[in-house]
Amino acid sequence: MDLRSTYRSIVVLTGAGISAESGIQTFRASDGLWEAHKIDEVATPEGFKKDPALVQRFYNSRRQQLLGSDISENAAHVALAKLEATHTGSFTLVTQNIDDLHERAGSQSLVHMHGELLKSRCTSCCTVADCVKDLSVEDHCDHCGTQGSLRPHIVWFGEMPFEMDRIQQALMQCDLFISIGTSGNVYPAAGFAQQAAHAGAHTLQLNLEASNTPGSFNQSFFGPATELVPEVVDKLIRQSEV
Ligand code: BJW
Repeated sequence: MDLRSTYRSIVVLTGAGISAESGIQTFRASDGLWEAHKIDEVATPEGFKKDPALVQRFYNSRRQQLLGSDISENAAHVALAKLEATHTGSFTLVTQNIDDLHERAGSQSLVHMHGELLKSRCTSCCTVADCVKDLSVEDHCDHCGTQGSLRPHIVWFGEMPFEMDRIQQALMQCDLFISIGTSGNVYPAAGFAQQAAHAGAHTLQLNLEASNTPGSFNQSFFGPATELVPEVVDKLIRQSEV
């Protein structure tokens, strides 16, 4: 694996593939979430308006799974936290994932652009609160008292991802962009590699298979994240010590 010199400003984008080996389902694999659930029904504001109980059940079951004793961060999450801790320049980790496995591994400079499963949001007063229990249409918001106003703090199709200004700024300034475990089907995240490349960054893809963004990467390495990510991180740390 050949990586160019040392880097000052690193942006890492992660997708469902980085959490797959922790036991969390991806979306678009043959056994992925979108095989068993209709996107329009569970991942759009219109679906939530039509049948909020169905959407709450979908996220309740994923929240219960995430909080189960058999789910934990893996070697890829841990390696990224180590890279952040040792890197002397700027480091931004942008995840499309709604799990908290990057936090469990110790990542600090983290953007959850598609939201967080362990948070709720009140559609009436916009309060975001920690949430480790099932949500129901009967619930009241602890802040404003409105009944039936709590929704998962998730970005559905047609909604604006979170912290786009911070992400855009990091992309404009980075000299290394690493994409890990994402299929490149969902925008705006799927366009980040090209944006970083236009800004002059070296772009690297670590995935099981080629993502759906041909031409966006200077280098691609294919294999499981728990093997590739620690390997790349070790190389980057070694180079920065030279
Ligand atoms: C491994 C591995 C292992 C497996 N090791 N690798 C037409 C054209 C262009 C855009 C649009 C369009 N029509 C509509 C849009 C916009 C739309 C969009 O992109 N639609 C596409 C379907 C076309 N996007 C939106 O609506 C977004 N908002 C938006 O655009 O706002 C307007 C805006 C304008 C201008 C600037 C900015 C914004 C919102 C998108 C919301 C996505 N939400 C979801 C669900 C909610 C979260 C949840 O429930 O968990 O987010 S969809 C789902 O897909 C989830 C994911 O975060 C997201 C990405 O999936 P990901 O992570 O890539 O997973 P997979 O399964 O697809 O891929 C896994 C990869 O891992 C694979 O490649 C495997 O090979 C690999 N892998 N095991 C390494 N062990």
